[in-house]
Amino acid sequence: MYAQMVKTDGARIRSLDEMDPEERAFQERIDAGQKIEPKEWMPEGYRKTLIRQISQHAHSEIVGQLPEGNWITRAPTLERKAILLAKVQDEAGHGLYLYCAAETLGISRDEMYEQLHCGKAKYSSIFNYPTLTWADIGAIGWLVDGAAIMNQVPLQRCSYGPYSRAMIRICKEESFHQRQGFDILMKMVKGTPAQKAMVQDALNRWWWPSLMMFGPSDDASVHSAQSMAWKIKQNSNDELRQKFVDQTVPQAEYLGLTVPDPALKWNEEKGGYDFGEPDWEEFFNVIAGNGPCNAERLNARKQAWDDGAWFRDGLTAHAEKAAERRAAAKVAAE
Ligand code: FAQ
Repeated sequence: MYAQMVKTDGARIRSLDEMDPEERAFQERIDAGQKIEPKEWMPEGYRKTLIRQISQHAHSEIVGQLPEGNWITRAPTLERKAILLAKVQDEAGHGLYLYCAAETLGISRDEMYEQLHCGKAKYSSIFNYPTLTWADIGAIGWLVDGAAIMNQVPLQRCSYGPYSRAMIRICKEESFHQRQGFDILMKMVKGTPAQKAMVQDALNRWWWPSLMMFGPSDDASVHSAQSMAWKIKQNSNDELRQKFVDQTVPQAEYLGLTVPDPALKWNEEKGGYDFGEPDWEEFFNVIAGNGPCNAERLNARKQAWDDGAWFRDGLTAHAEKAAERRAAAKVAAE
């Protein structure tokens, strides 16, 4: 009876007794931990929520290639270049699995791209910040992939089958990404004082945006209550943010770095860290399209779409000719 326990600031979550029989049967399947598959009946709101979340997740993976792609030609060694190239290619793959998962809900790839390009669909706030130094690439792997994993591990248990299965492979790859980021930083903090300072500067700039990846605080999260009742989300935004801080602070200490939060303090009673409040004004500004790199990122995606028009046209022309040839062969055989 999970549906009866959740509170929400937005639309009230209805109890099982208030649902019509079809919806009640659906909620009971969710409550029993069953997976929902594409052709099965689902409430319209469930379908729309999944399309919103999965497509935005896919866009994040695709746009997320841009800040790192910027450093492929400037990676310090051939080995680092090959590793970074593989990681960026993995992100493209994640985007593609996720677009496929969203397509099973009845939206086309073209519609999803259109929603991204016109600014209707969001992508993760984190990718609107610039990558200024090589240490930023380490910080993205360590912090951004670290936050992504923290959020995505529970999504492996999401109630929607195709999303949950896509997340299993994605999480395996993200964990390699996180380790490669930490490895870059380990090397740099053992280097010259200038290299260590570069790492501290990267942490200073990426720490707060990484905490914002988990979304607004629970009392400002409009979708959480319903998404948790539907077991799309298993944890609230604040729960996952807390887990991320608890996991990451000891890693920062191991690197010999200072987390840029004067309020950060171990709280013995709760068994976790107390930490400061992210600048929510900055967060809402970035997701409204006004972050440091929003225009640059979106323009890069639109440009890629326009540059690919000749290829899409070629594929369509080939498919039309192949269909004509098949039709002609069929007539000839009759
Ligand atoms: N950025 O009510 P809630 C990665 C929006 S993958 C932008 O709490 P919800 C891999 C939210 O959409 C990173 N917008 O929403 C990688 C909603 O607006 P809407 C992406 C945000 O959905 C690593 C509004 O605020 N991961 O990094 C953000 O219940 C390295 C209200 O928020 C996923 O997408 C944000 N940070 O919870 C790639 C995971 N937070 O849609 C390359 C799947 C919130 O009504 C390099 N998604 N908003 O217009 C989720 O788990 C959830 O959608 C949340 C948000 C937790 C992100």
